[in-house]
Amino acid sequence: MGVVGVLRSSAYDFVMSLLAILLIVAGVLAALGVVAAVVLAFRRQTPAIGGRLEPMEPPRSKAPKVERNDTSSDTALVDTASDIGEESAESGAVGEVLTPVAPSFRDRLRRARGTFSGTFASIRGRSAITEEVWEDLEEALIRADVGIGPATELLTAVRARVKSAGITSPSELLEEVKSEMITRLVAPIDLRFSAESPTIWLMVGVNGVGKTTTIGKLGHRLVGEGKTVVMAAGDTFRAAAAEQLAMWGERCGATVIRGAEGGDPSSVIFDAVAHAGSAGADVVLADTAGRLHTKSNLMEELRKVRRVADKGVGSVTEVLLVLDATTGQNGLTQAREFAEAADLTGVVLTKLDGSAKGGIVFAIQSSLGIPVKLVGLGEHAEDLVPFDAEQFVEALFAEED
Ligand SMILES: Nc1nc2c(ncn2[C@@H]2O[C@H](COP(=O)(O)OP(=O)(O)O)[C@@H](O)[C@H]2O)c(=O)[nH]1
Ligand SMILES: [Mg+2]
Repeated sequence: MGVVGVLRSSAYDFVMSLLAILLIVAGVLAALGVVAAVVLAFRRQTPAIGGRLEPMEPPRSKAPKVERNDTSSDTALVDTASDIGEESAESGAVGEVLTPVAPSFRDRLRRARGTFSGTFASIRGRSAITEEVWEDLEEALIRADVGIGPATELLTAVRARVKSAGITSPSELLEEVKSEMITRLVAPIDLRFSAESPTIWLMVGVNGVGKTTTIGKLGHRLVGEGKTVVMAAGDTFRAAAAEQLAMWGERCGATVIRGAEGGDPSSVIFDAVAHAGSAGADVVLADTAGRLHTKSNLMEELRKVRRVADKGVGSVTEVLLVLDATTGQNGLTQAREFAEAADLTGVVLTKLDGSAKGGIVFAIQSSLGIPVKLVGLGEHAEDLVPFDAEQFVEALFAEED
């Protein structure tokens, strides 16, 4: 190898070392990039419990945090939102526009769906519609709070249909069950307004079912539609009840008329109606007590409230019985008592997002003939939605995800 050869080989070495250095630098830069990407991704993920980042949920920070003045059984409900896998508003995503979206039955009815899903799946897997299939169906309906009477009626209708249509496959049978359920649940759910303002809507029901919360949610909805709302703190049993209503009123921009603790509920409602009349308000949402200070009968009191509410300007167009869906068949007993005392125009079924099994909807509609007009699917302002029979049944039949 001559001088040229030596020079060539050192030039070659030089180029090779340069390449090696460049490779090392590129490697380090790439590693840094990966680390940065991981850190960024981690920072985006952390605040969203559950890891989903879709901006579909309404901004929770705006939802009223209602003062919890029921020290009784509802403490357990505080965590319901996180139980059902909801996300908080602080999802950490920047620049997204969060438009309030009504929660869907499919998302919120997870537990209700759970009571049916196993049975439905096992029926789908059978090869024929045997007596056992019918028994399993009946058992599932009863287990889901539908009640023996309504379950039998429903299945009798389905049996007739299966026979006349010559249905032989279990999955077609389930389609029939589904459409029969929808048919039975479809009812007029409109909330009516009176010809002369103000429109008065009364909420009745036992303690803790969600009357005050429902008024808050309704107020939020009505104000959002451009209506002026007056809330009547007719639950004078505890001062805290009026506080709770005042908070909802303040947040949605409704006037709250309250009386003295232990005062006469009828007179508070009367004052609220008079105020609404003179202020030209559109709707009065009246809260009532689920129990009383005096021994006087709650039902008597409600009759009086109704009479007094109708006395002044405007008129009562809705008397809504608020029922807690998690109380199952017990809710029916309450419903019967209230139906006797007040001319109920509809039911608001709350806490359908909780441990409710859902079947109670059928029981109410078929035993009482009173339509479920609204359902509560959570504790927040936007969690009150019109009852949609089709969506409800679809949610019960949806396969687990
Ligand atoms: N998860 C859930 N909780 C609800 C719903 N409606 C009301 N609640 C809760 O039930 C509890 C009792 O509600 P409240 O309105 O005070 O009942 P009231 O005594 O009938 O006025 C409160 O903690 C509410 O936040 C609902 O649809 N879903
Ligand atoms: Mg209340």
